[in-house]
Amino acid sequence: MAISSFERTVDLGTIVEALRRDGAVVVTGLAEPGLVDTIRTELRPHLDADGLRTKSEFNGSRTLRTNSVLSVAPSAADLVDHDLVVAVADAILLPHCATYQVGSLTAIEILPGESEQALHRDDSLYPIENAGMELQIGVMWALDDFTAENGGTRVVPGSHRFLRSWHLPGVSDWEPAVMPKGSALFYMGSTWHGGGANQSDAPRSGLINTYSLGWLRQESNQYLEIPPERAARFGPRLRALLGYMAHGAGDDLIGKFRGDCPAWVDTPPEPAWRDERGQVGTAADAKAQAGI
Ligand SMILES: O=C(O)CCC(=O)C(=O)O
Repeated sequence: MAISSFERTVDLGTIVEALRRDGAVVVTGLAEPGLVDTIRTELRPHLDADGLRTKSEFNGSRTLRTNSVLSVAPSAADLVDHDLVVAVADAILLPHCATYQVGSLTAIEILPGESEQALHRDDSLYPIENAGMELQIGVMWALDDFTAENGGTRVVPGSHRFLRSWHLPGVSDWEPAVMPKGSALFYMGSTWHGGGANQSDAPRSGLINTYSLGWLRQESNQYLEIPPERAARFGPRLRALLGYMAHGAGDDLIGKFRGDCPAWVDTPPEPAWRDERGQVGTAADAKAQAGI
């Protein structure tokens, strides 16, 4: 079964339905080419300088990676805080939490000659066999055209319904996410997937960000990756997504903070966090105000 692909003009319900049904869906044309090029330019020196530091059997030996993406590539804020992405994450995660957060943010450039990454589920981080809900979703942004030859992300459609350790995917049951630059592949945290082998003669660049339920610990510590002074430059929705806001309200607050922090977002009355979408301004507005 090929991964469903829609243009950005499609309605939200169609995207969410395909994601719930197949565990993955592609939406094309979500990021303007100029924005993608700016992000690539911002990432370049960091990928070149440190990209192989994360080299491992799982991450690959010819794959460049960088974390702390919003520190080194502030323009990526417009992807993490993208209205459609947030709306999809709202639909999947908000039935199970008051607010959700960025779990991790990683730029990944697969170089020619890299072999395929092992298929895995991102939510295996959490020691829960049958959660009965999605713990997180992932979004892979194509910073290059993704093809079957250059390592387009391999996805096992329908595998989010597999019974955890009982049902492992067949080694050839995957489909490559083939999508033009500026598209996004949405996938459930429970969907089996992995990077593809790059058999082309050019690198394949992508940016993965995950969003996890607000009562879970983040996969990558965003407070250290994006410290308060830096986070303060972004708009309130993105700061909340980075974790600078408590989860819940009243006596049920998790992660509360009563000190002085330039990035902190006061917990709004429920469900103001969602209602205020569109009124709080975009990451682009915040960056313009901060002059970055
Ligand atoms: O690079 C890709 O296409 C996927 C990478 C991935 O899933 C991971 O590193 O966890």
